[in-house]
Amino acid sequence: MRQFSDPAQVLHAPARELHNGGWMDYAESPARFEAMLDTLGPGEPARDFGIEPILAVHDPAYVAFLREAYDLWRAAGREGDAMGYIFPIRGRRPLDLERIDAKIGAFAMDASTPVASGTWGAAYGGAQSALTALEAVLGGDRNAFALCRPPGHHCGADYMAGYCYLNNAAIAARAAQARGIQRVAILDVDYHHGNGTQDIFYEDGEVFFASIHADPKTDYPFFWGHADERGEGAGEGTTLNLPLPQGTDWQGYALALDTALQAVREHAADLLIVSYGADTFAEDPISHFRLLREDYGAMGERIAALGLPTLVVMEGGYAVDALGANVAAFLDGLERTAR
Ligand code: OKP
Ligand code: ZN
Repeated sequence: MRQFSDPAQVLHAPARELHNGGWMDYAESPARFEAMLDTLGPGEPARDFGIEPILAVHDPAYVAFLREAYDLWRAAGREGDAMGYIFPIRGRRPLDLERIDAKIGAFAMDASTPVASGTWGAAYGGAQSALTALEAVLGGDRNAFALCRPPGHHCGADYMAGYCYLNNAAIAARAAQARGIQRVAILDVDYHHGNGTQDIFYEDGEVFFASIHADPKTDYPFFWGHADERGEGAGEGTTLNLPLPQGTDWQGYALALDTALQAVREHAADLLIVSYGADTFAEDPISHFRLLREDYGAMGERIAALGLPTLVVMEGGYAVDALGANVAAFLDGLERTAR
């Protein structure tokens, strides 16, 4: 399977994150990127499709903010990574405020998404990786892997959240539509609910979004991913949330996966995008499922049995030492079953 990434993706390196009231080392580290490349090999460089496919998903004001946030932070005399401390959950509107703290609040959903010097370049490179891998699939490959980092599924059209800045899966889905593939299914198997992707396609009847994740009653992002969220308007019924309890192992996971896959079949999509996170792994330091290495092979096999052209976009996975092997197991499962 062809694999794509951009060297700039390693340059996003926030130092720390706010965790349960204190500081801890940033879990979404550049070492994740290096670990995957070490195990999987270097792959191929992403091509540059420019800003337009990003603006097909993200608000221009949000993109402008991402590009300038770190420089504004430094210009304000600040040290370290740019981080907000006030978030307008009531009455957010485009006031075009000057001060960096106001700008961050306007475009951030949480305090786990700092902007560092390499953030924009890494997010941009990751999005281009997704677009390049999509190109391989549109060109006739049965599947392709976009080694995105930072991940993307928590950020929406105009906000960053949960280590995510640009929604790579959504950008690829819209780019596929621009190329004439209208019916797309996105299957999100990261441990965390993909609230940003859900938000972007919530009222869209052509893009089906299915997510298997830790119950938001106990896990980030808390406010989305509950089973009663099913889409709205034209998108009613094209969102499927399958929350599972902490401690879920492959036996329980596989049942939910089969439910999600049946729903994907019923959507009759022409392209499948998998938001793949390896943070369902038993030894993941921030997550609480119990999947094992071999389960990822089985997961890949079941997904490939759909027989759909498949773009895999990397999301989370924080057990760095096992990350490359867990990703490889999944991609191998996909590859040996794809037809
Ligand atoms: C990103 B992905 C605790 C704050 C919340 C955010 C988790 C984001 C996961 N330090 N952590 O879905 O793997
Ligand atoms: Zn996750």
